[in-house]
Amino acid sequence: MSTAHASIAENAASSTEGDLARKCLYYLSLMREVEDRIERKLYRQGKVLGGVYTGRGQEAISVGSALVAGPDDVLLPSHRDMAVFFVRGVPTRRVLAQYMGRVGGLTRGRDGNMHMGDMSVGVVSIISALAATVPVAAGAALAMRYKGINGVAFSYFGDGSTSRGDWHEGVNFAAVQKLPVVFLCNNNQYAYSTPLELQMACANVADKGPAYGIPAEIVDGNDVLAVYEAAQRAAAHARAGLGPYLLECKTFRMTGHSANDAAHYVPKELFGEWEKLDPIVRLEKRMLDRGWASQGEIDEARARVRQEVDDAVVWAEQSPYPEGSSLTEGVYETE
Ligand SMILES: Cc1ncc(C[n+]2csc(CCOP(=O)(O)OP(=O)(O)O)c2C)c(N)n1
Ligand SMILES: [Mg+2]
Repeated sequence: MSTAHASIAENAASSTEGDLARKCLYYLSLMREVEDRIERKLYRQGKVLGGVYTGRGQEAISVGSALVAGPDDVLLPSHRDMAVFFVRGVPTRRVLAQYMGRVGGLTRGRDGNMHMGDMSVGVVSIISALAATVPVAAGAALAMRYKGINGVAFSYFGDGSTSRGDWHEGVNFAAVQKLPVVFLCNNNQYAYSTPLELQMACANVADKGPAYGIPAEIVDGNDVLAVYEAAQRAAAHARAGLGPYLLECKTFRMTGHSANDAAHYVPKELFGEWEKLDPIVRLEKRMLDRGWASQGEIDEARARVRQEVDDAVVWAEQSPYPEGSSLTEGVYETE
């Protein structure tokens, strides 16, 4: 087993509640710190080459679900699911190099934001066209079935994606074929500037599950342990051969759509209400209440994450831009 696979297996193995909470806090804080650094510093310094879309306030969804995935599982993150990369063992420095268009990034400098994947750890690259990854997730699950692998595909998307045709085709195909797919929706109430009620007529994304004959659940998307438990139920269902499972994680986008969107169309008071439900603050409070960690340990963990990101930024900035002559490498088949 490779080192990356060993660490994925360790992440997915059952642990005590305190251990699990500490692991969750690490990945939640790492995603928050890396995205803050990208959005609030590197982007403003002109060091990030592409647009910036963050998952501030939504980190519990990618952390809680990816921690459930085993080494043979395949994950198809969307644009607010950065923690998927970290949980699968992609080094922080490589993610930062990716955003800065450097050779050290996962696309070796061919992209300047999150359109990246790493098949060596089962992470399929993000497709920019919304919901296009949903049929791909069904295909990945079908491929695993053909190969006799008892794996699950984790398919991530936003509320807006569920209004796209590809979403319906992919979910329907997976349901008919009883494929092992966990469909994970981050319902952050907006698709760019369009609020939920202007782009779908049902109250919940989960209401769409029964139309395809698959179970669906609504989860508190700002509670990482609730997401973890729901993802365990969903993955167990899929792994047992019972077909796909839809999880709707209710949350809120605590930023504009991207770093250049001030979100003037979002009523200000909503930010205040959801701030109180911040997944990091909630987990820290639970850890203190249950005696899983002291304030000193939490502070130390936060300082370690900051140091890790400081070091990763230095490494990424030292990584060169790609040579122009390498432009078509990895684009066309060479043999
Ligand atoms: C087919 C398609 N239409 C439009 C876009 C531009 N776009 C990128 S993200 C986004 C909003 C997506 O909303 P949602 O699915 O709710 O995800 P969120 O950004 O809220 O996480 C839009 C309109 C796109 N990438 N693909
Ligand atoms: Mg949305």
